[in-house]
Amino acid sequence: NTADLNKILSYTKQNKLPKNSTYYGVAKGKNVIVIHLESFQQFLLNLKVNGKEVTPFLNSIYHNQHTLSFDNFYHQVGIGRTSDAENMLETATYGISDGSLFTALGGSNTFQAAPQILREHGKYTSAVFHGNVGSFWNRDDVYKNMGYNYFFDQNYFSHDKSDRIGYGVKDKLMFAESIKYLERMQQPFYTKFITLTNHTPFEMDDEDLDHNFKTTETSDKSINNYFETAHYLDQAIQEFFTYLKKSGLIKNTMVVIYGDHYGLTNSENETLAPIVGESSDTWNNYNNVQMQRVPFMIYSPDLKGGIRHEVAGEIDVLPTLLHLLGISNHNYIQFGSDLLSPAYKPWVVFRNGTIVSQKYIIIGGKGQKGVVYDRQSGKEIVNFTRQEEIEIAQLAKAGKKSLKYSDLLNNHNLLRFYTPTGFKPVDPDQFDYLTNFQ
Ligand code: GP9
Ligand code: MN
Repeated sequence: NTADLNKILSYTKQNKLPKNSTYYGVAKGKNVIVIHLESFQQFLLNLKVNGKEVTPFLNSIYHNQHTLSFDNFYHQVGIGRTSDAENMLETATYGISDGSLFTALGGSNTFQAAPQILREHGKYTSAVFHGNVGSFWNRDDVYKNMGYNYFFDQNYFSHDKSDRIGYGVKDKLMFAESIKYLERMQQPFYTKFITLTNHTPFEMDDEDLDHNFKTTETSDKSINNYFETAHYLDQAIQEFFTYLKKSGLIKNTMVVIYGDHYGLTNSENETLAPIVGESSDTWNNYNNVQMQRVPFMIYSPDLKGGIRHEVAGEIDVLPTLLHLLGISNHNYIQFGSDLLSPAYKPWVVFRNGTIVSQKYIIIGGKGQKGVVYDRQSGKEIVNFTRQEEIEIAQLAKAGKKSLKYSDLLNNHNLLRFYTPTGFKPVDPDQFDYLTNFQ
């Protein structure tokens, strides 16, 4: 165990990068609000359907001069979907290869997650707001182990059947009804709002439809519905921002907005192609990989914003946020890096082994007859130069290593043997969320 831990520690040392002096600590002591956009893909931003923007409000945040936006930010989830995204954002370790880490290990593993790190280094209080039942994805156990003070699940919101759709409470109502809890929280707080209306099969009640917005009329109902629920989600975020501005809370808050994973699957993408300006005939796995981009934006009223193009992923969020908050990640075991560091290396590995770098998209690992695309042009590379061979082999090796050490750490619960200086292990028994009873 100690030997494994030491290997992991020396491996993750390379992820700990020098600070960006313009950004390090600019949000020190601010509240943090993380908004999890369910199944929301990057291509929705700026997209017009029948002449109208699908997500006008998110577009305005995306382009705001005080938003740091990323347009090559890839999700890295596996079978654990939402829970994998949550795990990466909270811990900067990957999900597991064969299921959901939350479900399989989250009930008993030791976490060094954002809520506890922020409690120990910045006296933060923490909470999650979500309209589904607390037991889904084992959240009610996992959040205790991560150190969350509060978990406001479905039980805390309207119990009226017509206020729910799909997995639970409609997004607009979830945000509106969260405010009374949020207002009572000790500041600074670290809070996460997990939306759910924009989830397959993307259903909406007629009363929630915006009749000024006409969706597509493709042969695929999921696609047509997706634009409607995404449009609804956009309005829900706008309403929440209206509150944040009116209340003045926005002034001392940093808002993080991200999409957890794809909403439309590869089999739906061919039908989608013309809507995103591509041809169904030439659509291939390069396009499918590019569809795995999701939004990542950080907004705060005095932040120096701009759209950044480096390849980045969910694994990099926590180190980036910690550094913005002026908390060094140097003692922590994390598999991602601060995206704002001048030394950031722009590449990511998906849970299925696909690798994306500035230059390449490597599917299936070249050694095993994989396919490699030039990421800029989308062309498949068939005749490799010596230089390309070397770079691709290096990336393949780095991807494998990163997943391997994260799995070694999580599958053997090795964090229980390692406590960084300045960190106190979580005592989960001090939390009681009163979730799940109706
Ligand atoms: C359910 C929601 C959806 O609570 O988070 O989970 P997903 O199916 O996307 O993993
Ligand atoms: Mn999800």
